[in-house]
Amino acid sequence: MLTVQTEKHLLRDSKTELHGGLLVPPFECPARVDRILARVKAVSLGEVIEPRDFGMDPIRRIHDAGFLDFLANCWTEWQAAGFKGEAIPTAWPARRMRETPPKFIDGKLGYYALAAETAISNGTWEAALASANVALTAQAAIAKGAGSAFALCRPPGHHATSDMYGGYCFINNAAVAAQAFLDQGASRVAILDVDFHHGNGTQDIFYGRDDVLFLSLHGRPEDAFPYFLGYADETGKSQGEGFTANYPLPPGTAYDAWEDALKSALARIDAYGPDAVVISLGVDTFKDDPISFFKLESDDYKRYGKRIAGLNRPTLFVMEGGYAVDEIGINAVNVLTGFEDR
Ligand code: OKP
Ligand code: ZN
Repeated sequence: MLTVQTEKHLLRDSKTELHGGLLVPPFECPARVDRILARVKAVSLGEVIEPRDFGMDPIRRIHDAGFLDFLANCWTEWQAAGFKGEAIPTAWPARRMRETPPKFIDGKLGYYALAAETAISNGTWEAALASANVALTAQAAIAKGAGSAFALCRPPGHHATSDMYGGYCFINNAAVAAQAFLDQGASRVAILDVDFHHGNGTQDIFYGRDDVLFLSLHGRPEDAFPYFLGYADETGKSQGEGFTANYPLPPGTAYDAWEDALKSALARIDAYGPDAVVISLGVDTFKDDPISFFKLESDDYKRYGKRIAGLNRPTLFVMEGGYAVDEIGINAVNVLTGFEDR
């Protein structure tokens, strides 16, 4: 399987994450990609190529212009304001307040953020753009006939909505790639999100549409980030009714119960008959993940990779989360070798 990757992910090098009342080194760190890439090479998964630059058009198909403008200029404006640390929001348009974008960067941060853990710093925007190009380059390979491809994206994307960043995500790489398939002539795309966290951004982007089926297996919102979306009764709206499916699962969920949900999701995808499948691939379902509560073991990733292959559809894997850095390479690549049945 082809892998797309770029060193530009190193430009996403924030030093702080707001966690437990402290500013700690971010869980979403550069070493994650190094480990995955090393494993891709160790198992000879296939060719590793650099992304091409697709420009802003495919990103504008998903994201709001004001939001993209904000991301592009955030760090400059934050520095110009004289703040000493990284850019972190402190105030939001909460219940019954006005949703008018402020002019001052401190206010804009709250307007465009869905959470406060994700600090913006020098290079964040450039890395986010490169990550979207990684997804688009892998998508293009599949459009040209490859049966599968691995977009080794960093930063991740599935929490980003059309106009909000957060949960370590800025541009929704999976959504941009799915839209690219449609814009190139596909009629239906399925996005299966197997990251531990609910893919709230992807769900929100496609909630009213029937040309993208979105399914997510995740820690239930009562107990897990992003907390405010991902319940089983969210099934889509208007034309999109019936084209969203959520499988929220409780703390301690191990492979057998997780696989039951996966089987239901795969059956839904099969019935939908998509021209392409996008997998939002997070391996923070691992038993030793530092911020999650599922109990998958390394061999389980192979097993479910093989199940995904059973769909027998062109499949684009887009890297999302996974924070047990020592095992992230084995776990992520196990999905891909399992898919290839080796
Ligand atoms: C991103 B992806 C620890 C809690 C972190 C944000 C989690 C973002 C996960 N400070 N909350 O879905 O893996
Ligand atoms: Zn996650």
